[in-house]
This record gives sequence, C-alpha cells and structure tokens, in this order.
Amino acid sequence: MGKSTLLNALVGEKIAATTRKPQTTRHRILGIVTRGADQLILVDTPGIDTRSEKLLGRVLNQAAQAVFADTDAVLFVVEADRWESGDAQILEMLKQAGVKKLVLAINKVDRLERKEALLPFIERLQGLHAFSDIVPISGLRGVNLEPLVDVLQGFLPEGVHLFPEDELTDRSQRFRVTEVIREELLERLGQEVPYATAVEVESWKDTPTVTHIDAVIWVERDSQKAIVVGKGGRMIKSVGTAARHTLEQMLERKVMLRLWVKVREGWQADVDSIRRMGIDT
Ligand SMILES: Nc1nc2c(ncn2[C@@H]2O[C@H](COP(=O)(O)OP(=O)(O)OP(=O)(O)O)[C@@H](O)[C@H]2O)c(=O)[nH]1
Ligand SMILES: [Mg+2]
Repeated sequence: MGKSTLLNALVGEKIAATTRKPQTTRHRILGIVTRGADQLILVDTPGIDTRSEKLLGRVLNQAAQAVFADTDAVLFVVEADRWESGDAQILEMLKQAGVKKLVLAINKVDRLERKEALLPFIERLQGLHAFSDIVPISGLRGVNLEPLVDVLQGFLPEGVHLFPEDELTDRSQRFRVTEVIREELLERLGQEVPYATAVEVESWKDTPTVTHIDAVIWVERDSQKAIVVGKGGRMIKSVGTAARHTLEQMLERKVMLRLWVKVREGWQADVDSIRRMGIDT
C-alpha cells in the first residue's frame, strides 16, 4: 500500500523499512511532522493481514487495531485503481471501530497509465463510505503530500505539541538501524525466509571518526541461515554493504557494520521472544 513510504516522505527521513514484501512493518512507529503551532503525529501501523493465523500475525493485527482508539483521524491508504477484498475487510473494521474522521489516500497515482481511471475509482469508493476526504497521492514521488497534510491538520486539536519541534520519531537510532538492515534483507530474500527473521543491534560504539555497529539477524532454522548467509557469504555481504551505505547517510558519519546470522528456533511462536525483538504486543 505504501504506508511506510508515505510516513518517511512526510517526515522527510527514513524511519520505517519499506519493501515490496507484505507485512514489512512490524512495529507501531510514530512519525512527527511539526508545522508551526501544530504537530501531526503519524502512527504507522503494521499492515493488517487478513490471512495470517500465526501468533506473530495476530500480534501485528492487534497492534494495528489498538491504534484506532486514540487517534484524531485515520488515514486509510489504498492503491490507485485497485480495491481488493483485504481493503474491504479493513474498511469494515474501521467502520465497526467507529472511526469518525476517516481520510482516504489513494496512493501510487504515479503508476496509473491512464489518469482518467482515477475519477471513476474515486466515485466507486465514495459509494462505499462517506469518507471525510479523499486525496490522491504518491508517497514515493511526493505527489500531493502538502494538500494531504493540510487535510489532516484540519482534524487536529489546535496548537498542541507533544514532542520537541526537531523530533522526527519516537524510535531510537538503534531501531532505525535495524529497520535499514531488515529492509535490505527483505528486498533480497524469497518468500519463505523474511517472516522468520528479526534484527537486533548487539553493540554500538562511537569513536571520534567511526561508528561501529554489530547486529544479529535471527532466523528460525539452519536452512534459513544458509540462505541469509548465501553462497560464500555473498548474500550477507551484499546486505551489509547496502545497509552500511544507507546508515552512513543517516548518521552522517563513517560506519563499520558487522552482521551475524544466528538461529533461534521457533521464535515466532513465542511471545517473549517477540517482545525481546522490540515488537509491541
Ligand atoms: N509506484 C509507487 N510505488 C510506491 C509508492 N509508495 C510506495 N511504493 C512501493 O510500494 C512498496 C510497499 O511500500 P511500503 O511503504 O513498504 O508499504 P506498507 O504499506 O508500509 O507495507 P507493510 O508495512 O508491509 O504493510 C514498496 O516497494 C514501495 O517502494 C508510490 O507512491 N508509487
Ligand atoms: Mg509498512
């Protein structure tokens, strides 16, 4: 859908991992946009998986639903010209949760071959619910984001700042580092492995010239470890190089990144280990 891409675009920095794989976001992540007297606090939720039966899937769904309780408005992101059964289920859930201010963002308009397709799509969605507003956007290309912020700003209590002006997220630098590594990993792996991985920063040391970071990529099985490491260590090397590059831009200094792949059996099924990975339960 592009929720995390949108969050990053609105905040102006990479906070949340974005990949082609569904269920990339595993945490509730706040993005903070300060505009004069107002402050917009965006909550990026894990996508709601309408299929998953595993514990991790259930935990992610709960995290998404818990968010609705204390927000001023919900931004429902769908893709242009694509309305799927999962979207219908989520809309139903939002209605049942009694969400009053429901803004619809029609994302990825840059991908539309025929711009004329947008109007009938908007009309169709208008027929499904009385949305507070409908804004066509592209999070990736930065199309129409200012008008979207204007609309959301209209639903905020005026002049309330909950965070310092220069703060962009509630998440630590360590967390952002794990997101960068996870993003590179997920983009390179096939369908099976990603859900079985989690990243943890084990040590972080700043010297005057370099930041040394050691991180562990947890997997569930030896076979997955072999895939993540890759032939002759090629996969892990490529993940490490790409992640280091992004981290150097993010931290604005030289980074030495060391990655380890370790097996922790059945971690997905274990609430304690889900919590240890920093995933909200
Ligand atoms: N063409 C195009 N692609 C986009 C746009 N926004 C996001 N994408 C791509 O869509 C994919 C999914 O984006 P994410 O931001 O990770 O989506 P998400 O809704 O956060 O997904 P989950 O966290 O997995 O629920 C990525 O490959 C993005 O680059 C857009 O406006 N246009
Ligand atoms: Mg996401």
